Amino acid sequence: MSDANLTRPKGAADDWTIPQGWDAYTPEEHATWDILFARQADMLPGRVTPEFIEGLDVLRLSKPGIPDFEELSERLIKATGWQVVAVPGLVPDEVFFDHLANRRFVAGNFIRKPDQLDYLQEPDVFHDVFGHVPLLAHPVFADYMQAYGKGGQRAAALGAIERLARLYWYTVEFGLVRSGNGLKLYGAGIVSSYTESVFALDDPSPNRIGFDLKRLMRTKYRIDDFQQNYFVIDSFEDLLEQTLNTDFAPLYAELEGQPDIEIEAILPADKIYTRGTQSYARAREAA
Ligand code: HBI
Ligand code: FE
Repeated sequence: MSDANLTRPKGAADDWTIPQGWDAYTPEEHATWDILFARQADMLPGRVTPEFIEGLDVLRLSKPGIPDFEELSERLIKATGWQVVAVPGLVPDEVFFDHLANRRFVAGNFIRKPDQLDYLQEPDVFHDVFGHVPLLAHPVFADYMQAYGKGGQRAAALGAIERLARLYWYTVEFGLVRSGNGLKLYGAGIVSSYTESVFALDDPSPNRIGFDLKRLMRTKYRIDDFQQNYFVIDSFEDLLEQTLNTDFAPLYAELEGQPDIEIEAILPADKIYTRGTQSYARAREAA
């Protein structure tokens, strides 16, 4: 994501945080949260990784209305030492990484309009809090997110943010995890979306392939529609182990000369869970 044209709004602190302004939410805004929450809470059991449901419980996210970040942070601090802070929208990469490296998750304080229930481009409070925060109550995932923030700071110094951003995209936002009974959802971009929660697991269109760090970092991604490819991790422990204990500098150097991999490509070395038909993506292109 490029942040060349982000300017810090008046009223935002140096670290881009703002007061959440919980008292200013209207009944309609709280109702929007409740509608989104109810749809996902009905659909996700059995589809999402159990750690996500545990996070919802530990953080009491089923309480009606948009969560108050202070109250949420109190519970989250007890679980893993993370907090949630409010921002007006996208923040520059360095600001984002600095917050994560210090166990602060930045969440948009605004909520989508009732006519945008299924899609909006900017991360709002439902995506950020419902999508991202439950797994921050899980100790291993919590460590992975902090490691990503620290890795971001190193990547920035090496001019490799684009590559590292792919890791975030294909794990934190759109990751799947293997389990004893099939694949499960964990990426925030999926679990906060009613339609993609079904598509990502059940649709024959996308590829689903095993997580491979180098391969992933060469793979392009799309931000405008359902993914054409999902990477499947074995476990959060394995994800953390593979990334935390890896020096990315030689990796970036090695990848420098290698071409990008097209989004829908399948390579001979890939561990294939699903060889997608890509029918959805083709139909969208033709439309
Ligand atoms: N800002 N608020 C917000 N939320 C994000 O997810 C976010 C961001 N700024 C940069 C960013 N993500 C990514 O581009 C980095 O992971 C590279
Ligand atoms: Fe997100």
